[in-house]
Amino acid sequence: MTFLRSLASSKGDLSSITAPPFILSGTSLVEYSKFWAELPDLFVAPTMILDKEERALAVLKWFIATLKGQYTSRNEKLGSEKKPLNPFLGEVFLGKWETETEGTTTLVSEQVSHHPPVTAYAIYNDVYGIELQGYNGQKASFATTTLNVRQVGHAVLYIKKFDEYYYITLPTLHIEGLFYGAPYVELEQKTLIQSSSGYWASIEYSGKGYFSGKKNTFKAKFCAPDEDSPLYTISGQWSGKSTIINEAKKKESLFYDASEHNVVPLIVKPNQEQAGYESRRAWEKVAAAVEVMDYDTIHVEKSKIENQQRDLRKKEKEDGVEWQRRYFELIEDEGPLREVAELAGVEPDERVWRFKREVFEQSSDSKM
Ligand code: CLR
Repeated sequence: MTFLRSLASSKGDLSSITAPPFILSGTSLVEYSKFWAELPDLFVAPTMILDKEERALAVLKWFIATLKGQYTSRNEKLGSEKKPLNPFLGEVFLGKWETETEGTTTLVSEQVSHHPPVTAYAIYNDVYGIELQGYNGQKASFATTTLNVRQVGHAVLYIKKFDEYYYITLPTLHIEGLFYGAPYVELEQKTLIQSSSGYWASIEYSGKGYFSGKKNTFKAKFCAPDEDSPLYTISGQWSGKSTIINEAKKKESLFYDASEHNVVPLIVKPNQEQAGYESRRAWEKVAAAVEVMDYDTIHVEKSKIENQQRDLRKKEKEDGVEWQRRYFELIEDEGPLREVAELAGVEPDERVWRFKREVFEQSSDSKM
C-alpha cells in the first residue's frame, strides 16, 4: 500500500518512486537502449533488400522483434518488471555485439539529462552501413492501480546505401499487476514508422482481451506512399507469433515468430576496466546490494552517487558552466529528420540529440 501511495504521489517523475526492495533492479535505465539491437541479423537485414517496399517491411519486422526484449525481458528473467536505477547525468553505457555474419554492431548510450531524465543512444554496424539514433524520456501518471507511462522522444534508423531514413515513434505503456506486487508492462496506443521513401506503417497495441484473449497483441497496417489503405496487414502477438496478409492477394503467411530467434548477448567490458562514468562500474556496489536485497547498503551507496552529483551541479553553477555531454549534442533539427517527421505527420522536435561519432571514435571508450 505504501508503494501504491508513493506511486500516486510521484507526479510524473518516475525516479521519485520509492519501490519495495523486491521490485528494485541493479540495472540502470541507460542500459535499456541495448534492446534495439539484440537481434543483429534482423537489424542489418533491410540493408540487403533492393526493393523499397520489401525493405520497409523488413524494418517493420525488426521493430516488432525488438519489443519482446524491450518490454518483457525483465519479466522473463527476473519474474516481474523492475524499477531500474535512475541514471546520473553523464552516465555512459557501452557495448558491442560480435556475430559471424553481421560483424560488429556498436552501442553507445548516454544519460544526457537528469531532470527530466533523457537517454540518448546510437547503434551502428559499418559492415552493412546501418545506424540507429534516438533518445527517450518518460512521463508518468498514476490511475487507481495502474502506472501510465508516456514515452518522449523517437528513434531514427538510417540506411546508408539507399540514403534512407525511418522515423520511429515510441509506444505509450502502462504497468499492470502493481496491486499484486508483480508488475508487468503492457503497450497501448500506436507506433508509427515513416520511411523517407514514403512507405509507412502504423502499429496499434493492445493487451489481454481487446483484439483477442491474448496479451501483447498488435495490429499493424503497412501502406504505400500517400496511401491509407494497407498493402499488408500484420497482426498477432509481438512477444510470440504474428501473421501477415497481402491485401491484394488475400494471402496469409507467417510474419514473425519470436520463439525462433535468440537474442545475442551484448559484450560489455569487465567493470574493473570501465571508466568511473560507465554505468556498471558506477553502480557496482548498489547492484551488489540489490542482489542480496540489503536495503541499507543500497541506500548508502545510492546516496554517495547522488551527493557526488549534487556537488558537481553546485560547482558548475558556481563556475557558470554547463555539464558537457560526452558523445551527444543537442542540435537544431533541420535536414532529413525534419522532413521525414513531417511526412509522418508528427510534430518535429525543435532540437534533437545527435551522436558525435567523431568524438567517440577518438576516445579510448571506442576501443572495446
Ligand atoms: C525505457 C526505454 C526502453 C523501453 C522501456 C522499457 C520498460 C520501461 C522503460 C522504457 C522506462 C522505465 C519503466 C520501464 C518499465 C518499468 C519502468 C517505465 C520505456 C518504471 C520506471 C518502473 C516503475 C516501478 C515499478 C512499478 C515496477 O527503450
